[in-house]
Amino acid sequence: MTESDTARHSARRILDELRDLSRISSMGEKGIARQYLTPEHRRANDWMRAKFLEAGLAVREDAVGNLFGRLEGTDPDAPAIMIGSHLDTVVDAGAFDGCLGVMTALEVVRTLSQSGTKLRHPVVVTAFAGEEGVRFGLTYLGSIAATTGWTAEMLARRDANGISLAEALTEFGLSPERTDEAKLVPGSVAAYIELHIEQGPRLNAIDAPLARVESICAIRRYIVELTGEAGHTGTVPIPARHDAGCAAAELTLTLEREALRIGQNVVATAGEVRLHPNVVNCIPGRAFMRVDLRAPTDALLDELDRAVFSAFLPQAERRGIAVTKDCYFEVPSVPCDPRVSAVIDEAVGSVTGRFVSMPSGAGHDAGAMAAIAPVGMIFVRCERGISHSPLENVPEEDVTAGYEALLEALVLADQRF
Ligand code: HGY
Ligand code: MN
Ligand code: MN
Repeated sequence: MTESDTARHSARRILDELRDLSRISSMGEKGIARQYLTPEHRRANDWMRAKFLEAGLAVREDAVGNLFGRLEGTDPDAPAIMIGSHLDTVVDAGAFDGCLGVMTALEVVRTLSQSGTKLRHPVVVTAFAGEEGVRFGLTYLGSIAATTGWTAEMLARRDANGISLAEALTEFGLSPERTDEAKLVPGSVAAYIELHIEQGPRLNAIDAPLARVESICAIRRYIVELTGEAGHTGTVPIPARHDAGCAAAELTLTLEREALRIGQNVVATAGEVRLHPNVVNCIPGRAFMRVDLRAPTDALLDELDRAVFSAFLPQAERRGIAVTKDCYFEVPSVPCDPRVSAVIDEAVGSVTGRFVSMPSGAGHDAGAMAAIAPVGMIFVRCERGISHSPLENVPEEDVTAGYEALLEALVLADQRF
């Protein structure tokens, strides 16, 4: 088999395994959903563990449910090069977000193992848990536990069923008192390289299969609670209303308007809006919202935040609506490490013949891993830039390119770090 045949064969195996993995879902046949610390998380980790063992890797599941598969190098004292991403998903998700990075990392290690190629550094295939933050509203849970650690406030955070993160850990067979044991030993990671789908339209627009990520966006999330006055939809005149639903709509449109006005790749979204009592003939007395603000830099994020709320708060006052806002999640923008990026540029360049780089508007575990190690990311084009959707797809030739680039980047990093 020629090298490119091998690469295509690897891509097919990655796609087959992604299809198998996508069947581990709380939605059954209806779609893909794998939330943190749920039976689906357990099934996915068990499935991944079997794959790691089959590949001859030493397997470790840590104190918060992250899974690692380790291939020793020739130098037992060398820090590890970690490659991977996350296995959890959003609701009604695609099969590639996070999982493509984990399965491609596993395939790269299988290739090394099967060809008898021994690197100097140990290589650790990393399957982070809880990256999406859907269940508890906290993103990067697994990678934050592995780097800077959790706070008591995080452990107290509750899901939509009122179950706290601490209770969910216990139910999963882990101990809330021991989450610090998940922290990776400083200096034990030489580099973290994450391959991930772009989840946006840029690579399609320039017809490029791969890119090197320059930086990972700053994210700030608020819970906004709006309190007006419930009432009868048939009898209360419009001017006399304090309609929390209208205020929620006003905030949603203010987010859009202010992000458009500032431009420069900032985005603002009210992804969750719950009205109360949420019935057709009652004026909404309350609205619960989760707002997601993002920007390529911390300064732009602050500018967006100020713009949105200085425009919205007077609107709410005019409507007689009380507003509370609680910032419950925030990560700064993270530049990727220049040395890791140089290795990725060389790998992407050798596979595609082009040097393409771009910032990431999506958050990634690399954003948390940067606290303890140099990080870099490879983006793989996805069909029509669609993600966080069952329509998410990556054609075989782009999976092949991603696999070749990750393999090349790993070998180069092993030589250079
Ligand atoms: O929200 C994000 O950007 C990522 O999908 N967790
Ligand atoms: Mn992801
Ligand atoms: Mn995602």
